[in-house]
Amino acid sequence: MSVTTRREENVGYVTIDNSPVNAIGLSVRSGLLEAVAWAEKSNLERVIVSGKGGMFAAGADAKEFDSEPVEPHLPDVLNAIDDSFIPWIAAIEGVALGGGAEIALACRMRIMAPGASIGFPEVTLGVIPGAGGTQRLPRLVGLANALDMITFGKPMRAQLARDIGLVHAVEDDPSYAAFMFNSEELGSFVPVRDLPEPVIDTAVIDAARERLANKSRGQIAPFRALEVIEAGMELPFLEGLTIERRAFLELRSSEQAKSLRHIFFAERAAKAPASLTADPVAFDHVAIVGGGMMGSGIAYALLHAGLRVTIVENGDEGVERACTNVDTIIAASLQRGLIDEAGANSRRERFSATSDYSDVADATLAIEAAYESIDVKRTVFRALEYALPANAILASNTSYLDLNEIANAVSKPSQVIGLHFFAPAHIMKLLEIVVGEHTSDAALATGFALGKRLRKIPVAVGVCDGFVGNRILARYREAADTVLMDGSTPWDIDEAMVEFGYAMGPYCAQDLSGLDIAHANRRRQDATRDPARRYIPIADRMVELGKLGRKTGAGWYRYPDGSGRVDDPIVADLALEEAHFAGIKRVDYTDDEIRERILLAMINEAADLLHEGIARRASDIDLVVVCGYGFPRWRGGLMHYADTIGAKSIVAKIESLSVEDPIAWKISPLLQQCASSGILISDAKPA
Ligand code: 3H9
Repeated sequence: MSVTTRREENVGYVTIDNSPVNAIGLSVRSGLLEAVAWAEKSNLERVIVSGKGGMFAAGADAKEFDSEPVEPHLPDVLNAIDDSFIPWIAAIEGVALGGGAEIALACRMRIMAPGASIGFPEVTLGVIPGAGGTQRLPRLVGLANALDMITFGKPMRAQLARDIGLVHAVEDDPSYAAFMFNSEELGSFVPVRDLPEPVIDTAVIDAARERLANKSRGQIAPFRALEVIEAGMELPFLEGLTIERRAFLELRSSEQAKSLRHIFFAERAAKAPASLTADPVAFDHVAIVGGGMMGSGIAYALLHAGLRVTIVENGDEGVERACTNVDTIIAASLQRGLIDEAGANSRRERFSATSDYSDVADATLAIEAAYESIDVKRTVFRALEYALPANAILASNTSYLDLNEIANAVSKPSQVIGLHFFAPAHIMKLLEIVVGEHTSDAALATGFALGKRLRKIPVAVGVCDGFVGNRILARYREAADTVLMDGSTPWDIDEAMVEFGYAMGPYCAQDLSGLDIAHANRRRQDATRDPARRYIPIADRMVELGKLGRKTGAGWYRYPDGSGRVDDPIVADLALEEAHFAGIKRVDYTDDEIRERILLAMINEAADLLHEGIARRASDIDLVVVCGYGFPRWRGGLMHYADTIGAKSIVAKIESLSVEDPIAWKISPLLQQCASSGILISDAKPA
């Protein structure tokens, strides 16, 4: 039974019981409808609805969204609760999200536990509330609050929900408080749908629309939610509900909703493979070697997760810098209200920095975040192996270097793993777990255990230059540089990619991170680069000219007053000049052509990564690009997006491009297989 009922005196208890998150699927909907009838037949005085396991309900079961809706539909179930002559009270613990929050809105009264939260995250799944949320919430909390909650989808903590009138009370034991609540007062509460609709305030609606234009560009659902809320304000409740339902069903089967669901479930599937034969090594004290921006960001992420952390640095100056860097992040978190003073102190107490490896002699996990040089890293690993316990797992945060070469520096390479964090490491969700040729199951399990502890999205990847993310990034930049050389400008390319859904294009992003890092990488790759492969020298010229990005006041763009960026005609001339030297007849690419070339190049590279087994499954690639590289989440990731084009069509397009450059446009065997067999790229397996 997904919904259970019991009676105590004249009070009915209805419990949603659908582990693990009480998602509202068919059995819950049917159970709730039966509970309405049961309560009425039993002539109860009130009904208290709650969720089993300290969780009210996570919303509609999104796994059902790929099939036709089946009766009873949630809006009808909630109308039955609303229509019932017995008042229902929602006793909310844990989370009440989406359809869960809508159940609460259909109740006559709502009581929350202090740590609980309530919200309407439907837009994050590409839909809008579909069971009355867009119609009931504005009546209850006013237009501005409702627009904010529904169009941005961010849940709200109990106290704030109480402050805006979304719930009546915050109590340690919501069910007991509901049981004790005064009958007369309860009887005076009217259903939310009968509250007067808020006055249409065009200024509030315009402001919300403007905020969406800035923050939700490219997404459909938030704008639809706004439209539906706005339309509902001029209509009787049931008519508003009809409009909402129509929009919900339409969005549910849209490409964006499918893409967002794909990423949602891929994130949840990112966990240690069931096939691992060893347990993780227990870790409480973690050593981090290197206290620069990356090392200190990693340190903070670990402190945030309750671990003890020691940074090992070179000499007093290095130690001092590491302490300053970590303290700066703690202070910033405090200032932004993300932690309180006690939390800041606890983090400071669990942190230390040293130049002496013997201070980390009890650490069973170490993460090296030192300078990106194979020699430096090998030396660090030897020192770690000497200082740490024999079973310690030694991890490198290298973004490009050969993990196997690093591992060979120590006597037990099976205990070496890559943990590739993304800057800022305490914020970015992605964690690439690099599996070397000798990496043991215990080391891999430890990597996943750390990922889980840090609440990151862990993705196992194999060893190659750049692993999954940076290898696709390198191809992204190479394709963009080729388009630049052959007929475009950085700003046109940036605009085309922003139009696709990136928050910023490749040149804007490089200006932010600095052109010198990519330059150093290109020099490192000189020795192994295929000499026959076309090389675009524009970025090298930029570095020669000292145009390293924002930090030097000029990169692909100019930053005359330190902030606002302006197009730089010198850069456009540079591209013209290089094209002239190379004897290239430039073409004027349209935005679509720019996007197509760049995205096809990335898809082809990603397909190779899967074919080579560097990525283990297509959805892992999707997670890497979405969670670490700014690929628009609502497009579902690179491989999911590729399937919307289709392997056959991709192969045909690459074939026609390969006439220009057969080396750069060498079709991935995996794409060819998918095209000939009809297998989806998302379902393709490594060779
Ligand atoms: C909606 O409600 C529409 C309505 O307005 C209209 C209806 C007509 N469906 O995240 P976790 C699974 S739209 C199906 O790891 P946590 C998840 O896949 C919905 N399954 O746990 C995982 O499965 P597995 C609006 C779901 O403790 C397991 O539960 N609601 C759903 O870190 C544990 O999940 C939302 O958008 C679902 N809705 O976080 C809320 N939710 O074990 C989405 C979870 O097989 N959910 N699962 O891998 C969440 O935000 C988080 O899951 C939650 C728990 C905070 C609840």
